[in-house]
Amino acid sequence: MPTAPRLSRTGPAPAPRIAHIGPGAFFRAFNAVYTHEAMAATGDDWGIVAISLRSTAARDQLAPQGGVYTSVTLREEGWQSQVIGAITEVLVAPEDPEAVLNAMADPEIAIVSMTMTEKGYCHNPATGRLDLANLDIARDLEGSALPASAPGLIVEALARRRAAETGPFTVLSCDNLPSNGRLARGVILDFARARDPELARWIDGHVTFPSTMVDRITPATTQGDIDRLEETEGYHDAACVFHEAFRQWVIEDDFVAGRPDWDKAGAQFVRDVEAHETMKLRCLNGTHSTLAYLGYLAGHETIADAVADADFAALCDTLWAEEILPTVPQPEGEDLPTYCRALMARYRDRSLRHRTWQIAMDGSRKLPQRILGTLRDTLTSGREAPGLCLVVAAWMRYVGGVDEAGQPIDVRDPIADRLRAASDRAATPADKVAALLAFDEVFGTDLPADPRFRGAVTSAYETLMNLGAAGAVAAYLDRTG
Ligand code: CS2
Repeated sequence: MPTAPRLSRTGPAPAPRIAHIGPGAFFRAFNAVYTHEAMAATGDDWGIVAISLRSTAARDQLAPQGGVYTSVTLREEGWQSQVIGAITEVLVAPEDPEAVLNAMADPEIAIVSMTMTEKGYCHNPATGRLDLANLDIARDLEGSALPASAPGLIVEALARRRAAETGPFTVLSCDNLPSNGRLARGVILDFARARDPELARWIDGHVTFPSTMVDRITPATTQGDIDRLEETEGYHDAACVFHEAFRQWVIEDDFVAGRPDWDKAGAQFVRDVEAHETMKLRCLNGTHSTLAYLGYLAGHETIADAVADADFAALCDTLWAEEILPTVPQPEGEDLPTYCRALMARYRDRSLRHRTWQIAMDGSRKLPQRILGTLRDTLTSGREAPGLCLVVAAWMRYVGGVDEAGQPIDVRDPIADRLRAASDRAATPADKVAALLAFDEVFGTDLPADPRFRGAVTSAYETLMNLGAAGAVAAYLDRTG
């Protein structure tokens, strides 16, 4: 039980104008901090009603302290804490979906934003379309109960806004997905069409779905973090977040009912964010997943541990130079080699205990935009990508659920059981690779049909089994002699 007094709000909460789905650590380290600072700079009210689709944790942590919490910026030389007051309320959809719909349908709400991870879009990762077989989607379309999925809730809220003639809101995706605004638009229109084509036409003509690129490394908060904050700051804060100093938010400026002056907090408003998204997803998230699977299998607990291993640092540098950057257009205002050098410095930051296991989560939803898109572009151009094929093989080894010491791996993924079962049914590396390539929701149909890809992944899987992850990385680095 906490011994120090709990953090609490001093002064009035800002009037809510944003509803946000996904009140997790990243949102509290990123969106809410930018919004807090934008309100401080302008005096405008842009309070946030946070909405959880699953867990009560964020509500239980934030409600007793009036929605305020501490954002802690970690630096090698120490930390800097800031109390954030942008969140006015946290709703839990499974407990009270009507309250969630009322919040989104409130005419004062100008933006519904999301940091709900790749899973929240209920899409087929290979096609980007709404997965109508998704259980939540099927239940929401059956219509006997209030919606539970993000697409279902957003469409119902828009239906209510349309019926009340109180106008649309902007849907702002802030997840690590390529063209995330276009993806959000697609799944929401797919859902609306399946429910009411006329409503879909209204949404298509009135709602905007700008894309964004979001970036701030934010490890999961531990009890040790909470205790350390209590010792240092003298108050208890169950909702605190610890993150790096770096942050970057690039946003397409396409808002139908207004927005905060986030640029006053350092965000960049642009006409087209796609180049920034590709750069970040492939250069940062692609090497993050590389270090997650190969690093975990090699026994590295954190990203900093992994890149402290010279071979793993060289692996990132080689992947950037030879397999990733050739597929990444340089965004305006960026220098890609400088960007990658800065990424390595961020990875080396030992004050961030960013676990490889945490990043390894949900790989079936992450690999398509972090690794497979780069691979497709490489193969289409006639080049090879043995390093990225090794990452795919390492993911396959990882989801097999047994590490190199024969110990079980706690694999977290929406289809973890299906992946494990497919791997277990296969005996040889080639059969295991074939069994996992058969998941077209991850690999589509083109990559599995490409003998160059299938052969390279199979060879990499065999190398992993023979040499282990560390040996496979060394062999990759030595491949050109
Ligand atoms: C990480 C990301 O957990 C993961 O998958 O790769 O959360 C990463 O830390 C952020 O995208 C950094 O901006």
